[in-house]
Amino acid sequence: MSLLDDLADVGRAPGGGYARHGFDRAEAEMRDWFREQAGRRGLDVETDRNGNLWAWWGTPGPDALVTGSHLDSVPGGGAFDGPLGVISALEAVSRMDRPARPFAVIVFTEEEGGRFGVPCLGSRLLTGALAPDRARALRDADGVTLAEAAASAGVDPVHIGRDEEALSRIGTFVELHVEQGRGLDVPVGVGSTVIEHGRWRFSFMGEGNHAGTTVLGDRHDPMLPAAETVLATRRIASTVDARATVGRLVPHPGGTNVIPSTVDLWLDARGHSRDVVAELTGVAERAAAAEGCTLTVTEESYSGTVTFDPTLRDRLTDLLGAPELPTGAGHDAAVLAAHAPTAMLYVRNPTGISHAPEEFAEDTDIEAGVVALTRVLESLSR
Ligand code: HGY
Ligand code: MN
Ligand code: MN
Ligand code: MN
Repeated sequence: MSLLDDLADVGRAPGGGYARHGFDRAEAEMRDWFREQAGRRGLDVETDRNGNLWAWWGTPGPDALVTGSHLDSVPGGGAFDGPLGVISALEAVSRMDRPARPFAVIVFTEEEGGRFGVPCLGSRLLTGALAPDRARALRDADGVTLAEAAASAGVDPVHIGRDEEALSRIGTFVELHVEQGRGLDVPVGVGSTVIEHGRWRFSFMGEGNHAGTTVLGDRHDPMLPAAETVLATRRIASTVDARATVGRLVPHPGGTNVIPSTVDLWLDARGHSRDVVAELTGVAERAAAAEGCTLTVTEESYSGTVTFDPTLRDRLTDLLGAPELPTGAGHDAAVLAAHAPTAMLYVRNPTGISHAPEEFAEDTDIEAGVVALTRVLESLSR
């Protein structure tokens, strides 16, 4: 709990919750905190070519037992999504015997994609799931590229990309994470699946003009097809039992008295996401044409449904006497699942709310999570 308290004031967002994003100042403060805490526990911290932090307990080596999560947040995120997994891993190190195999606590870069738009950036780069050239060119809302941001954080962007050596060291990966949504009646659950999900950018191009001097018949206002697309998102998602969200909609230039020239909206779709996108694209194209606007749809990230290693999952449910839990949230563990046996532990969140300041976990459940993670790591470290 004192580790959580250490972070309570780092990267607070003006509107509530936290804003800690890839290579920004707040995340740098979180990284410094992690290095100090890892050092106190005799771990040696290395930064890999993609900015992921690896705190090794002894010599780095093959078939390592690796645990950890992320320290960045969504805009206005809660205190637990990410940090709880890192803090629980540090606390488990304080409690467990020295592992008989190489062991590391890892912190992944920009898991939320809150700054550069691609989720699980650090683990996708590590595994080669994201091409380095595309990654370097990603821009944040201020137009700063990932290459510039990484360089300013001391990560040379020239070398980002699949890291064969680092990846080959991971023998088993375990991530503890706060529960997102309601599903647990007991303090701890074991991850079973991660729903397929992706992010698409819908860019509507119209004609910027004066709000007062442009008669309606002369307008090509991209805000209209954008608005129709937002409403169609919910309608289409409900017909295919998907979860689809437009959480970000950006008119350009964004003046109250200016008909926007372009409007970008980002779709987050999960479960039958490609069906949602196909149907929604049709609606968006028709709406754009009706207003004399054009549309470009870009797939920014996608990952298929992931099932965590069944043998490892069953071993953990037996060891802990804990239930399995599917999730609609993406995780670095799901990216790594294609490369090594991977498992997740979830700690009960009585509000079920996440990606918002109301995200919560009781002290007693947090302690139960640390006890469970410690037992799992001890069991896997022989
Ligand atoms: O968006 C997600 O599902 C995860 O929290 N990055
Ligand atoms: Mn999250
Ligand atoms: Mn997370
Ligand atoms: Mn004027």
